[in-house]
Amino acid sequence: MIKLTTTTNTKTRKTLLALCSLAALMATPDAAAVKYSINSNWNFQLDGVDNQWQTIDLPHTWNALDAMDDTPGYYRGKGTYKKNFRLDKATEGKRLFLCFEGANQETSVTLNGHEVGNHIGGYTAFNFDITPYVRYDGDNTLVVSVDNKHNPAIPPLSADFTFFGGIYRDVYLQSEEPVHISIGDYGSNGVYVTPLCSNASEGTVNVEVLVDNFTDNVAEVEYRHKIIDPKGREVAAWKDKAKIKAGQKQQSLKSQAKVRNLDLWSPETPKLYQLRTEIVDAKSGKILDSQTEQFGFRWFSFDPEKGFFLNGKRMKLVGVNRHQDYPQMGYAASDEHQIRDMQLIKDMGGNFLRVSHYPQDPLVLQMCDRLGIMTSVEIPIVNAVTETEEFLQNSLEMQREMIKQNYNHPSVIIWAYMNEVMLVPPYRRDDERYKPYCQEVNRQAKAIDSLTRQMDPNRYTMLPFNNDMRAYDDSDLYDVPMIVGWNMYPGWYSGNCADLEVFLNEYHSKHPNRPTIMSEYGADCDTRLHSDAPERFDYTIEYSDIYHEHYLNALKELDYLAGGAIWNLVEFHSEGRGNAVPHMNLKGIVTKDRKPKNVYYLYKANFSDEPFVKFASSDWTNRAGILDEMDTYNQQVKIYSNATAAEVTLNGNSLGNVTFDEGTATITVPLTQGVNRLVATASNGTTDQLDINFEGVPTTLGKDFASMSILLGSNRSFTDPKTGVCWIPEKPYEKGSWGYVGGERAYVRNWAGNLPASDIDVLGTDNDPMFQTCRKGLESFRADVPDGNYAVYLYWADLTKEKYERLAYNLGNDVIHEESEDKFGVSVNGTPLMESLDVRAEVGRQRPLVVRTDVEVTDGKGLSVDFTPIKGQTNLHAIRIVKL
Ligand code: GCB
Ligand code: CA
Repeated sequence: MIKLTTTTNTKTRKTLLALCSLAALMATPDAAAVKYSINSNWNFQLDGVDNQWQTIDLPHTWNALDAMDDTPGYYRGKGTYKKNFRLDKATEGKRLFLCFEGANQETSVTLNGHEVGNHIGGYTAFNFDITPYVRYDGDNTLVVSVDNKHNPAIPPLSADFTFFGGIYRDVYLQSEEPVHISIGDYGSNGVYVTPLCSNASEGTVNVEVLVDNFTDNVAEVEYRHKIIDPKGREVAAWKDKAKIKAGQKQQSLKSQAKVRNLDLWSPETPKLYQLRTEIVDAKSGKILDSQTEQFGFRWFSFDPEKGFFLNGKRMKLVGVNRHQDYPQMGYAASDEHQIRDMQLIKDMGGNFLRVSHYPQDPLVLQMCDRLGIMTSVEIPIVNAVTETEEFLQNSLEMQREMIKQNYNHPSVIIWAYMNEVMLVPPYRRDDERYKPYCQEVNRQAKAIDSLTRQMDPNRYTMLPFNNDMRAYDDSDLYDVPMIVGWNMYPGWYSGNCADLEVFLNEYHSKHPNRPTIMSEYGADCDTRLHSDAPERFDYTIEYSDIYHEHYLNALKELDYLAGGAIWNLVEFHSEGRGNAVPHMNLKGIVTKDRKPKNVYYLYKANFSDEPFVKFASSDWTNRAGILDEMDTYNQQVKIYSNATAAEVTLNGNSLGNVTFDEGTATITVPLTQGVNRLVATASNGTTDQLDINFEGVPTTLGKDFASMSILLGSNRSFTDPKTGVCWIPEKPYEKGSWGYVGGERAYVRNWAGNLPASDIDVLGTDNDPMFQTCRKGLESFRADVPDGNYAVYLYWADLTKEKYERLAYNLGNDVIHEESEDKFGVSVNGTPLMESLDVRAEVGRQRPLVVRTDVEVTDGKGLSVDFTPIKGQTNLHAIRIVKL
């Protein structure tokens, strides 16, 4: 049962929980509006799937699990939410509103059987006036129906992320006096603050407040504004009178004030002012409504040659993109989750966030205001448009909601609206419908751009493009936005990293008058995968390190680049992906659980002033490798720091001093069997320690040989976090040692080129990388082990799919699909194990096949697993030998 009472005070807008005490919220007496969340205890049912009502709390999504399971696709359809509540008599005569921060993606609401309203779009807030439908003599029954089915009229049409359905943000109940500050203008707060300045000595604040009068009489009101500076001092106060006609909605009351000696907002000093607004009954003096908005004074500009300037100072925008999902929760993350992500950006030294690909929880921008992170916010048009007026109108509606709801944030500097809109046009270039499609894209872009400039002349517009210059010539989009964003992946999806500068320089010489941002760049990597010989698309941490080192350098060097935003802060859900971790995009610089990867520290070392030193891959505590004659394994270990130098010790012995170049240093560490304790002591006074448990695999297998776990056809090491087992790369067999005989590494040929590992989802296992590489055509795997009993585990998977979807992120190329039919015999030390193994016939496509056989080795013969081709080629994916 919900009781809406008026004992509290000012409108409790969602507030920075971490930063603001409850006492402060409760302090203002006698204001007439009340707002609080009603997230707890709803009933939910997935339509047509089950007829069970379950009790849930908001935020909620119905896709938390099926977005990660082995069944392709996830539920896209309707779900129904129900809640019963009672209203306190004291609210009678007030206006009551139901406020949704967001629900994906079509929502319709009924109360006590009456239709209350509908909303289209999954990423913006909306509210409904429920006053006419409420009752006081018993329970109110609220029914909210949400649908996340594909709808060609609603962006996004397709994208490289999972569209989690449901009421995944907070829902509030709000009561207001009949005369109040309007919340009816595209879900905004009804107060728009425009601070203007071009130096720190004086600024102008334009204020517009919208007032609703739900009574049958003219309302005579006084509106009062006050500005409180960051130190808590009142620096301006003014008021005026107005008459609001009976029944008038959103009457605009505009006024202006001057403020001197400005405390400017910037990443270093994110100083916030407050505008306090009161609407007062002119006759009785009663406060009808009140509201506080935060704002900041800053001026900024983009220059095509020199990049970005804030408050007259040249500055590089450095930061990330961010998706809003969390593991096991999907979109339905809590306030605390939003806050943590923003803090991660700040701690890294980031000053920029591209809120991609859609507006996010209100806390995101509130935190950016507080922390000093500049932002670009966009609506979710991704990959393509639908050639209908309805699609355009829905897009414009979203743009209006986005701008009005987020207008006051000093952190917002850019409004964006179409991500890679030419990535998957529905027609090919030679199709006669291609040209009209391009024209339609252009028409829609212009409509959204001019709406944006007209609604907010004080910010920039941006279009993020995929790296296909011709496609944007076709659609003639270069001159539509004020800034062009480039989403750059050379060195990942194609070619090599150096192609980045070639591309950007060519673009810049063709379009020298257009400010430019690198709106995305990144490389997938899995913290379980490492390599001493990293390659493009191997998903190793080390390849991602190389990629980011290159891009970071380019970002610094290219003067005309105003900034760059890493794709992505987090590993995020993308249901259709294979990858080392299926259903996830692994380009996050922190894991899905928000643990920083190496490159996070690379950026921190370059951009944060907070002194630190950190060993790379410090989560990789179980390592293995092949021992040399000295019984050591020399590994290059990276260290990140914003100090100039550090001393490194291994088990108490100095390895020498390193100096940091661009925040990184590398040292060769001779790892030996057992615990290797590394300590770095940096010149800035900070230290770091890393204990590596090293398992050395000898080249000559003596009496103390215990086990080896080898990935075939691969340079990668894979540590299974669940068991601690470390898989290491193959090597060729030599007499007296171990390794493969014959064959070659299998490469995967697909739209991104010739790749070292498959990205096909291996079902029924989390250890996909163990199965995603293989050696083809091998004759044997031999290990000259001492006599004794051994368990031999053999690993295979058929890496083909029944059906290949055209993935949204495959940059317009179709999948190259190589079907092979391999059949071969396997024997161990001369004894046939499988006469004719056909992995696909045995376990099906995309499934692991693991076979264990125990062998007694006698007469110093060692161990030999031999393969004889019958059809196609022999192959083996991994092998593990354990002394029993
Ligand atoms: C892009 C898209 C983004 C994808 C990313 C990727 O260009 O804008 O939505 O997730 O590439 O990882 O492929
Ligand atoms: Ca699924």
